[in-house]
Amino acid sequence: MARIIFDAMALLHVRGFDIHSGYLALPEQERVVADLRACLSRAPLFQPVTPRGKPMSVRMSAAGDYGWISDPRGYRYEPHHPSGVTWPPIPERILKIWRDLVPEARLPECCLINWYGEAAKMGLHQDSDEADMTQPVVSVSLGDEALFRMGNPTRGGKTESIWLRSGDVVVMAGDARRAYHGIDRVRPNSSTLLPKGGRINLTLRVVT
Ligand code: MD6
Ligand code: FE
Repeated sequence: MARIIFDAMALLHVRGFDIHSGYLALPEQERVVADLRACLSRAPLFQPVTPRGKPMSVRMSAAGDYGWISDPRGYRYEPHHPSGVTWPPIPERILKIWRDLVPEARLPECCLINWYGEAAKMGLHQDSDEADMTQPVVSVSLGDEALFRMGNPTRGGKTESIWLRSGDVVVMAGDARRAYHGIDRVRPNSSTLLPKGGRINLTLRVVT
């Protein structure tokens, strides 16, 4: 029996995280991906290395005034891609998501672009390299589904997980801004948005 699933928009609150499920409809997701292709032609995805010298499983790039870099010298925001070019501007369509969801916040200075292949994951971490931690982080999921784990402002304790799907947007503000979170795994081939598969996560941040 054929089944058509209509994805309704829903707002979920989990441990202080605001999860806007189904926020971007498919045609808008496709337009965002086209915008990202233009960004990545100027600032291609690269594989960062942790400060301890281990290659990360995600590939990264960025748009905006700053991109986030990890290499043997440490973690930091940088105004240039490793190739030396400046990062492309954050596409207007992506800025709109920020303006609509967190209108009171300063404008984002970085749109981190992370590409997760089928074996990629991101361990539990805090996003804490930004100077003004009163500003939110907005995260956009595109492509394959990913298991997102949410914890506490300090390491350890109970966590809760949710599958993020293409078009979902998570706002990390207030207590959730400092909460540990991570991606345990992606579900390969769970979306047809990206022709070569995988998952793109965008995180919009105020850096300075
Ligand atoms: C996610 N991403 O992929 C959540 N944090 O849904 C993150 O928490 C994240 O992708 C810092 C840097 C890159 C990220
Ligand atoms: Fe994060």
